Amino acid sequence: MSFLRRRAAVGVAAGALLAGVAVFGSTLTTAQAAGSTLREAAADQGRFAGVAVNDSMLSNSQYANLVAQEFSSVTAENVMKWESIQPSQGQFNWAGGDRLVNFAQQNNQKVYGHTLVWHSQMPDWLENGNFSAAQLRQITNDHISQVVGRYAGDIERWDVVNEAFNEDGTRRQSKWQQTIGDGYIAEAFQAAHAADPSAKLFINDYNIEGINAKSDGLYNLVQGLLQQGVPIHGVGFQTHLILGQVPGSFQQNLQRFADLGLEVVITEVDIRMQMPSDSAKLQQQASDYEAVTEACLAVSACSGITVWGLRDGDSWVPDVFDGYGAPLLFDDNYQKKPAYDSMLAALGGSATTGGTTTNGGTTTNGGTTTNGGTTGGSQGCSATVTQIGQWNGGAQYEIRVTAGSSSISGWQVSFQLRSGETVTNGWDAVYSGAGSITAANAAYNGNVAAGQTVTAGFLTGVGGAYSVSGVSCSA
Ligand code: 9MR
Repeated sequence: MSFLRRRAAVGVAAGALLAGVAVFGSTLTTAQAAGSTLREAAADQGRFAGVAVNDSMLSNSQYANLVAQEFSSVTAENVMKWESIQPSQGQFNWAGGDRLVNFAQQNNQKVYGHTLVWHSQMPDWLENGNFSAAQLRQITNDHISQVVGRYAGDIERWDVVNEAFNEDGTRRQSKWQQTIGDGYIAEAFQAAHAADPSAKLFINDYNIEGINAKSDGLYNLVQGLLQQGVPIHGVGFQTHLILGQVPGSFQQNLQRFADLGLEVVITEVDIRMQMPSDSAKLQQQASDYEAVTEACLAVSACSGITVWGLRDGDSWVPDVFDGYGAPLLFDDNYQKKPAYDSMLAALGGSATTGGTTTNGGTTTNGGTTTNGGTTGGSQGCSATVTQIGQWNGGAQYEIRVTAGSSSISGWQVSFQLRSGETVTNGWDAVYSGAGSITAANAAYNGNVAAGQTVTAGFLTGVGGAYSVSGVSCSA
């Protein structure tokens, strides 16, 4: 049974909150501008493009819109981990997990479940509890069956066991290893399979991208599990890399796991650099992301690539690696970095919409279309933004965008609301800003024929009559 039907009450609340991004829905996958976003370009290659989502940012429409627009898979960066989801024994906190699953369903995205058995981010009761093997087995089975069971049918892949190895390829001495012994891994996979027989079950780790002692240890483990008939379906390669250090054996390593009959996924890629960044480092990072993407594409069993966070400022890296940062595809202003462009290009996509630019503008490498002004004496587009209703504490506005004497393949409307007035809920455009707002076309309504009009709309939390000022349109 689907998540939305089972949990209608939650769905209503989260649905209302996120209605502004729900406009993407399934229409994104049928957008005319094929390959102009990571999700479209990845889909053209039969893969998914994923991102780790910070739960506290989902209520920010700019963040949520970009996640919806660019990615076809989401992973909970933290909210499905044991300490978040079962903070006290037997008490489950589903709020964050439910929010992400709802968001994904509204935006036609897959959910990658992360993670069930991990030595880190354990709640105190588990970390400090003095359990026998039988007790820990029971606790672990309960956790897995509750969590996987709740999202059965909604989460396609799960990291069942995370980071089970030391760098030398021996088993990490986690609580499970010490209390239950080697068999804990097979038992965890069996419990997950029982809770959702359709889920694809993964073991996930870092520093296993190249062929080395650690990946050899993991290889031997999964080979043994498969021989024993344990329900394991894939290996996740976290891929937390340092600038310029993509292992030369990455593709070959992915391939040897694939040759066992397993799916492989790049689950948490980020590529950190010593700060401050400069253009040479950003270019190196772009070629590193390209190499990672190409390694995956060269292996047909590599089903997708997930980046570990949306913007550089969202990343865990600066908190953990002193002096390092800027590891992701977008900067803190939601702008695409060279790494974004190179990953999109490696996926076969292109920042242009594939149509002709009719306004004399050019598409820059950063993916923004700049308006070159007029062609043949006609402007690319014109727009109006009109308040069409207001009440105590809120107002509704309509945007109308009309193409000039040539068709356009993308538009952006800028305008001025009242100080601090923000879009709380918008549709048919991607909104950003507070006070000074920009509304850019959604993935499916950027193409407007000459003289034709498209509309979009939004709500704000400020009541009272207001006449919108400073409206400009660029195509
Ligand atoms: O990005 C996560 C960060 O917000 C958490 O504080 C941290 C806690 O250990 O976990 C980070 O995510 C990790 C992921 O769950 C497993 N692989 C390594 C990731 C980076 O540390």
